[in-house]
Amino acid sequence: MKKKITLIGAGNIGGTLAHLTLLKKLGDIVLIDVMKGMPQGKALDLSQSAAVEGFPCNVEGTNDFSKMKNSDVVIITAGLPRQPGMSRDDLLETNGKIIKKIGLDIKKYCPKAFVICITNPLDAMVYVLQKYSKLPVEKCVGMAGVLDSSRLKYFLSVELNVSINDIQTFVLGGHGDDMVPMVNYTTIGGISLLDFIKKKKIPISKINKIFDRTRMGGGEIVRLLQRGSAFYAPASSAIQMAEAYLLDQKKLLPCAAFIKNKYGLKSMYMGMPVIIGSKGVEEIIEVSLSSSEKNMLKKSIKSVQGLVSAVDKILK
Ligand code: TXD
Repeated sequence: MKKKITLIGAGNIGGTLAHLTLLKKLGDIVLIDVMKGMPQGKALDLSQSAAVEGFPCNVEGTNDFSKMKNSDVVIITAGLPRQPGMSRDDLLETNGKIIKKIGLDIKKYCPKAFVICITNPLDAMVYVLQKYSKLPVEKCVGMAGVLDSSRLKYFLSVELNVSINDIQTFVLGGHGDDMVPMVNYTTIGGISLLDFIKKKKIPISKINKIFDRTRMGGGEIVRLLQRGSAFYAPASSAIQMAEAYLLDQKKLLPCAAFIKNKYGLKSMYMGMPVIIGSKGVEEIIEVSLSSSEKNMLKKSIKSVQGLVSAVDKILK
């Protein structure tokens, strides 16, 4: 039985999500946007590549939100992206209202879906989405850590001149400038990055520069593009999460997930390593943190809690 994947937001990331979904033959697509004609145009264009790419799936573009009915997976990019000079947090009010409405629609049309939120400010938006959709917390996640970790892997592979496939690492915490790259859990072909630093293969100052570039990775692309923000790597990252769910891959991925009584957190959405399979978030992996990592994580948690209380006030 073919899966149904709804993409809410057919902009830069939404269009790329649709293309990747079709190329990977993950299922039929409903592409929804508020802009008249745009989702329909992208769906028609994508359909006209089927003869060349040979994918058997269908893609429908629409402005009718009820078409999300009974979706297996929903990926949300609806909202405004950053413009130069804007922080992710500047999008809080506008995107918060958009995500609240979409959450209510998901509750109505596809309460059993696995839902991935991409819209920024991510950690607050995934909180809003779960609050208004009433989705079980294990079926509602945010995409950020896979992207941030992928950016970090790329920078390290260039610096160390090694295959990117040999680099394992992840980023903890919120999708903000205070995210926490995990140096103690970074390995190259199974060899700890700490050994590379000890053997003076790479100075720690270089590593810190790479960590900072990862934290500011989104802003660097916003400045270069001038109009809009990153979309290829964000789309690939979300598709990796959707695939883990659809194919029950039990993949360990850094995602914005609902944390309860772990990492000293009572209950909130935060970027953590989780296992994603056919039940959604199947396990939250708790890793031991150094004191500096604990302090960085505390800072990131504080930023997210600030955004969440601000968006609660706005949407009351
Ligand atoms: O790692 C991450 N999570 C971030 C997320 C990485 C990169 C981009 N990040 C955020 O994703 C970005 O800050 C935005 O908030 C979203 C979407 O970024 P994208 O680059 O795709 O933005 P576009 O191209 O402007 O597309 C947004 C679409 C656009 O076509 C609007 O018409 C549509 O969203 N839109 C809506 N669709 C449905 N419903 C509503 N209400 C709506 N409002 C706008």
